[in-house]
Amino acid sequence: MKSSIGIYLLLGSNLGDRLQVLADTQKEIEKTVGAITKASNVYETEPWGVSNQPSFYNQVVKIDSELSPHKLLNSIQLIEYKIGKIKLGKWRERLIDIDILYYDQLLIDDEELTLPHPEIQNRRFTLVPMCELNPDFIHPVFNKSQVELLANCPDELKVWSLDTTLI
Ligand code: PH2
Ligand code: MG
Ligand code: MG
Repeated sequence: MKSSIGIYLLLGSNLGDRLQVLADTQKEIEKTVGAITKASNVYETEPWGVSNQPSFYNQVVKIDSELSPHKLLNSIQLIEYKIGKIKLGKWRERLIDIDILYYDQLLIDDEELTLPHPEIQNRRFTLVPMCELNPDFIHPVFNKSQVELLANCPDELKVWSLDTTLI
């Protein structure tokens, strides 16, 4: 069960200098949220949801933070605005998107926040980096590991590693 404790964030960028954006985002997370204790490789991923947009760079980071889930959400939204979130619409291109995937085994569902993130099981661009960081982490709703979720994931969009964690 110990391996199913931890706060995991998904970073995603598909505009501008995507590697630089991810590096800047990591720095801001360390400054205002907490230490990054693990970072997956950066993956280039085909756009999910709306296909006529540039490919994303995605990465999962594990963080150490004393912030409550809602305070954490608030802090990552400030980082999104600082880095420059241009929101064109649901599932469309953005400079940086930071999503909370898991906060230990917590379940939350209110107007601001749903935990775990409701789409994890449907997205290879999330499951592949999660499997790299912690394949045994148990999803508290489905009671399945990340590897089991990936094996059952209907998504066929490509995800390939750039072999850099940036830190
Ligand atoms: N984020 C979205 C919509 N589609 N596709 C990929 N590959 N990666 C993302 O991070 C992503 C997406 C909305 O948040
Ligand atoms: Mg997102
Ligand atoms: Mg988001």
